[in-house]
Amino acid sequence: MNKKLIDWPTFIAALILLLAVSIPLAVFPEAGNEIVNMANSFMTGNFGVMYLVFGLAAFAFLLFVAFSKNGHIKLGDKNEDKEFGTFSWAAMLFAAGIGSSILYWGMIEWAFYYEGPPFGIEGGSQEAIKWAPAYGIFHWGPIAWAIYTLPALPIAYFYYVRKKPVLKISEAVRPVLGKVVDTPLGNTIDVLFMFGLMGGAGTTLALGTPMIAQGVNNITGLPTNMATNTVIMLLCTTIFAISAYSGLRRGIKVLSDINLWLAIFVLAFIFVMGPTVFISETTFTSLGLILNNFFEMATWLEPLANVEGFTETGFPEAWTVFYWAWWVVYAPFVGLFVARISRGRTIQEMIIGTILYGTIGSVLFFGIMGNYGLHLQLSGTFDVIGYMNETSPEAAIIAILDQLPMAGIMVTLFTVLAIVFLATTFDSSSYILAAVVQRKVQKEPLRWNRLFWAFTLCLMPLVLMYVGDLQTLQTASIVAGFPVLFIMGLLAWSFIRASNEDIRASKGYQPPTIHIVQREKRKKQRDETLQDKNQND
Ligand code: NM2
Repeated sequence: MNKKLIDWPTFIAALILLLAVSIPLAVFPEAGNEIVNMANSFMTGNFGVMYLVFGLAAFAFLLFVAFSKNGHIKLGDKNEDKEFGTFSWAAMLFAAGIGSSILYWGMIEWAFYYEGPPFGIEGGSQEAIKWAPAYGIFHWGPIAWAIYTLPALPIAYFYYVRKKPVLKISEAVRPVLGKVVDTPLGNTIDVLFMFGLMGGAGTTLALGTPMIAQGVNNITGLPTNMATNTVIMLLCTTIFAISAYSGLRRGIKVLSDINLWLAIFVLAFIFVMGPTVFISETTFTSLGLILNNFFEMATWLEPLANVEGFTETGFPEAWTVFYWAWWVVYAPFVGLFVARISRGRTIQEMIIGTILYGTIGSVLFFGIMGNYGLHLQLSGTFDVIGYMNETSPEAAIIAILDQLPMAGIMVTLFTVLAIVFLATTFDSSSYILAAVVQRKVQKEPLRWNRLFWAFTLCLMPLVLMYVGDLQTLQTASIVAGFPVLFIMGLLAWSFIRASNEDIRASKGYQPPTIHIVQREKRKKQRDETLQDKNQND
């Protein structure tokens, strides 16, 4: 084991930060829960607007870049072909960026909006029913995918154009921060990114595990409690640890292939065996609703909440702000993967591809799974909402699936899909966490290092599940996402700066840094000639 390879300050600082948050929560769960909820209201109440501004700004920025001269830059050499065909590119993109949460929210998000709609609409009303299937698609739509794509810009640019592979986020902001990256500020950036990813992954695991437990309960009758959750979580971790151990290519490739085909099968089955026409019509109508109200949805913050006679719903904080934060914490990590699979594409193709195919994927999951449940509710076949309020969202998800033909098989497939989905996301997260704490990555991060982070990832969700409710799980992403917002700004700036410099240089204009280098060179030559002259004299 080469100890020098590890960047210990980053490694230890990230670990300490994680323990400093998790241990007190586990030791004082009640006080912990209160503090977490206070942190949630504080952040969303005061800074909610920043998350929403950021989301819209990221979307506008990416569209601007895609259609600017920087968009034509090719990632790779001029004649290089695309490394992956569009279908496998889109599938890998989806597998890296999306985890088991799409199964959870795709199935049940509509029910939350049905009961607690936006814009002050009355719960359960016709208006609420109209918005219920649309809002989930919006939260997993173009703005969300734009957030994911932003970090891929500088990273892919350094990989394929400047030919400097970047595995650390701190390295990706070097064009802006320069030598400052080599000071502790560089380590801080990496630690905050790691903490963000651990928070986001915490939310994912803490949501996904009880859902898998519920599926297992349906199949085997095993009880759903904290012990089952813990066993399931450790089992999933072991699966992704094995896959992490077997190396990126084999592990992730096999898992994401299974993932893709299983997902396509489950979606196709629900679409064909379920209410096909209702699903198609409602999904299509939702798209229109979103397009028509895009900016309103992207900016709605309920500012009149404190005015008398106005009932505050808390919808923007609980949903849009939370979601943007959740996408933000995953973004630098997904950016690394998007960058790695995009060789041979132009920046424009990468941007439009991620936003378009990502959104199409989300539309398929939410449209098919969500509207199947909505149809059960509206047709009176099964009172999903009543059942959810009596039990839990995860129990309602499995109960919805239980209404399908061949329910036993479908619940089993869904549960397996959730496990594999979880495994693919976590296997890549542990890969990246390990890579960030290494000074150099030769081919792959060290194995013990990857395993260490695979298991460390479990800590936060275990504590979160133990301590609290949905709001607690959301807080992990919201709080950990705040510093990452600023890092995202640096990443965008870094891309623009580096690519503009190169474009100008290619046109004969020399960027200031080149002037400085040349000035130094001339000075050195002058000094040398002077020295020679002195010696000759
Ligand atoms: N996002 C896409 O659990 C997951 O699906 C991972 C979650 C950020 C909402 C990503």
